[in-house]
Amino acid sequence: MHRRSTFPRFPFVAAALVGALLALTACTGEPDRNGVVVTGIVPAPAEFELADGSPFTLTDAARLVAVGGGARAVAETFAAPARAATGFPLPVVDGDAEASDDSTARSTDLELVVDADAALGNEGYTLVSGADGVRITASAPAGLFLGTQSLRQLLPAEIEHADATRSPDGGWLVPAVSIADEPRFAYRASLVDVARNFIAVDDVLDHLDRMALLKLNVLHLHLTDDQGWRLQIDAWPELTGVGASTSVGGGGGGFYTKDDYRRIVDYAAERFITVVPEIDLPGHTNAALSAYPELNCDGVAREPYEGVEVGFSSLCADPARAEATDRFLADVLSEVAELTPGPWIHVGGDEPLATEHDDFLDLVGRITTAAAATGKTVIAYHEMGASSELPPGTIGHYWDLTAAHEMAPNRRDEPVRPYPESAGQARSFLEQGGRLVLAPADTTYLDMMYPDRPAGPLGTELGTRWASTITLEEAYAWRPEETVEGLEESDILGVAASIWTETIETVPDFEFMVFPRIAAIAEVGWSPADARDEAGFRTRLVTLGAHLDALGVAYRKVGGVDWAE
Ligand code: TNX
Repeated sequence: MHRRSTFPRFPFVAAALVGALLALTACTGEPDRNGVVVTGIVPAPAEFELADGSPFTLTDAARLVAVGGGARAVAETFAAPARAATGFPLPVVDGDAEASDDSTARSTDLELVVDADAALGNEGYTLVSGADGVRITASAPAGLFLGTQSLRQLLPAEIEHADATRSPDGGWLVPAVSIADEPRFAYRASLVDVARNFIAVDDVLDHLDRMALLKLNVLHLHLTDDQGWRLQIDAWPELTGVGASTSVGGGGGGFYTKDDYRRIVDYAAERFITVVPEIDLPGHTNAALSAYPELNCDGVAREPYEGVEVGFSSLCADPARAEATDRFLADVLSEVAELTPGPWIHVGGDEPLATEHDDFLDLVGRITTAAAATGKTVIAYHEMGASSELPPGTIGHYWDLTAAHEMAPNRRDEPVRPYPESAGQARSFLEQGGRLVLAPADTTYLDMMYPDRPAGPLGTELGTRWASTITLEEAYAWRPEETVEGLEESDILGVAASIWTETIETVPDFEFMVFPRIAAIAEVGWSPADARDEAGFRTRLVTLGAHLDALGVAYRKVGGVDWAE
């Protein structure tokens, strides 16, 4: 799976970074571009070297020379915001490496090459920049796109402004570098709960853009919960008619029409991000149970719910309700699958506290059968591992605490440990031919408070601490392979950073909790384990922070990082 051996690993990454930074200083006299030192890229590339040569300068003569299948679309995706930021025309031209005419890249150009023979994997790429131009090479369009996201971080942060009046004083310099990169894990998700509080389409698109910057490639949308149903389902219109009117705290609701959802999927696809839709079943279903009486065992619709409790709702396992429940499952999951080009459908399964164990096993069978019938690969929270009859290859999503979780003085007062059965439930997916997405709550739940300053930018009390408080350093120090005892690297499909929105109502609050900790999880998911280095990460965050500033992201300027003013 991982062909990291094709890249001779650079042994002393940290030392090289420091040395190369000095080299950059020496060769450009520009160690400090508009207040921002060039410090590298987040997540750290597998190999990153600042070269000896002069930097590349992007000018109005630059063209994007696209070579190979799919390169042109990637070039256009990169060019559109870059044109707005620079005011340069940045035409995309079809390149031909063999020719010696206008289709050959010049030293003022960016050359974007898809070469199936490059053996770089789906998401790997190389990037070489200097006075001779910039060349990004990948085996597939996804890797080429990810290479452009590295280039984005190598450019001055003004590249993020959609307004060319803010050009950097020193010019559009790209340091001379040589990068060979590929991800550690194939699945690197941002989980966003749009059910507890709704998040408008445009805000989701903004988030996708920032995910791309961090090389996250899965947007997991938690679309349904007790407090709201957020996706139009034609066969069951009251799911949104009734079920979308609520949210935590009573601030109103909202939902995505099918066209809204398609916009999200399309915008994500342009950035090589896969949308994983989650319909949380059989618990976390009060919104559905309030919309349709026939889904309740007693045939009485539930009251809408706007609180923050979990574990009180359940689909009905009673055979007397089987017709309605199974029709609901088949209709909902097939409509969701039809809207979703990606390979996965997530059926929840967490905290089934209001479902008798036998009923849970029965419902898990019916839910996962209906989900697998859509042709998608099923993903479920680890509790569904209680069943030994999952569709082969079902992916387990582990959210309980890390095995090594220990109480720290700043954590909540009562002892918190993983539930004893959680690890076995996670391993059950492996035994049934699946793999795991790891999202332990004490490390990757971005709705957990920062320990030192819980109040958000609006002065609100933000987040919870049921699993832990989480510092940037704690998020960064996470070792996925130690989340559950006995995991092999190959058992891990990937990682997710989750933002549950019980306490989060506004975009600034969302951004304050998500950034910069999501960057730590992105690096855990992307960078080789032995290239990780906390001090280097903090230094590279300075550059990332400048880009986030230019994007207007209200991230938390946590201590220990020398954030640019
Ligand atoms: C647990 S973990 C939940 C969510 C909450 C979250 C709050 C999991 C799959 N379920 O329902 O929103 O904690 O941190």
